Amino acid sequence: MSDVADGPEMKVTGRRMRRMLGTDGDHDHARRFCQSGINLALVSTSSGDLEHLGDQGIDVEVFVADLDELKIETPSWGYGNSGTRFGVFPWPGAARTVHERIADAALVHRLTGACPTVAIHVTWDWVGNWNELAAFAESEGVRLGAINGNVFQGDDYRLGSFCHPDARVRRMAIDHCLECIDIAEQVNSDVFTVWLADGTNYPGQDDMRERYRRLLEGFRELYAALPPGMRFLVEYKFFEPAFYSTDLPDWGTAVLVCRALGTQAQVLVDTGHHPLGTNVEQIVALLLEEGLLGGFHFNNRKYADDDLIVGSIDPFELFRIMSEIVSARRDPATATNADAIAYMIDQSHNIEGKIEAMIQSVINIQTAYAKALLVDRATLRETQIAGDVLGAHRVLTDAYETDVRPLLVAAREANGLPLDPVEAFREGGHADRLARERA
Ligand code: PSV
Ligand code: MN
Repeated sequence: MSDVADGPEMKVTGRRMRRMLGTDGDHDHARRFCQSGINLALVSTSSGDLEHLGDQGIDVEVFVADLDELKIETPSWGYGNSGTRFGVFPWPGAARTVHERIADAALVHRLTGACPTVAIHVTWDWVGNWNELAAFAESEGVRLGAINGNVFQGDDYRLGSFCHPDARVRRMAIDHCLECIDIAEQVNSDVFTVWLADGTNYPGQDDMRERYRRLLEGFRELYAALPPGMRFLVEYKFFEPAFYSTDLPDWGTAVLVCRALGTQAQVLVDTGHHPLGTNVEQIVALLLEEGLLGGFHFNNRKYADDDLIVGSIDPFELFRIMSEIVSARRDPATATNADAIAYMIDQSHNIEGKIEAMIQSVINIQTAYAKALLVDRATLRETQIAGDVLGAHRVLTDAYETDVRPLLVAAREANGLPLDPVEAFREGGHADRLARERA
């Protein structure tokens, strides 16, 4: 978390922000609520919220600097046409090549200022020359981010990859991932990720302990190949495509694996990879406490791993996750881990435009994070220690219910960004241009 003294020089003061937003001089509304004793956190108007922040002693400049630090990686695979097993609806102008996917990611970065890196899925984004691709990304204004291995497609992987009963197939998977680590090194990426689709469909199909041993053996070989400073993010998922057992089903197994490997291995939490009802923020809190939270694949779901726009179904869950992160960033015991989290989006868009959906996800993440920054941590602590159950709960929900849109607008203005990135995308004629160019 940025220290005020070290933070970037802020160009916007609270007063200037109010002027910018056209709310300067329109304080009566806010004052009335103040005088009547109504908590301004519950007032969702621009003027009300800005006043409220000032009255609460929240330093808007520090807030904007904090928000500026939140960088979110977007996935190359989120920009192309994708669908369900029932069909794919082509979207006019959707990216067709890795270069187009990177160009779209760069556009999202230009409009949001928050997405300087693009995750690559090596098989889907395969190019002969990775240095050329990295140079292309830089010429577009972004960098290549996490390098994702793909050991779930291809006929050989019917019975798994790292856990496959046949050593020949395991070798294929290991070699592919070693190549990914090599690519990551070439393009100066410091994150290698692999998700295993490994599992079984029927009881008795294979030996679960032996499969775990094979997994560890393969991962140890990958770990040994990591250059210093590169992280190996271990992604878990409790089902799909395997329906009876999955070899890396949950955060507990991922923790065991990371512990067996070493400190360069950390857990990747894909928010869609849990049974319904799982308390994801508690997983996040405990991983942070153990220094094992590597990063996120953000997306949202209603039923399974739906890969919908982040925060579209359950924005309160996203806020609760962010609140645990902000809390951990404020705690010296967990700040080092919390400050190094790799925030990534992993979503695909079935019926909607890709770029616009990605921008919306970024905004929703920023919104949740902004609200988490507003949690009055001191009062929260006091109420918790006093055993004030509802009081503590209200501290949290007060922040959640605060309208942070004026602050997000102010932060964008401070960075010379479009105030509403979705609107800027719509009005900038990008969709029509891409549809024409990519017809
Ligand atoms: C698997 O569902 C997953 O979450 C992994 O991260 C894959 O790399 C990605 O989705 C592919 O879309
Ligand atoms: Mn994922």
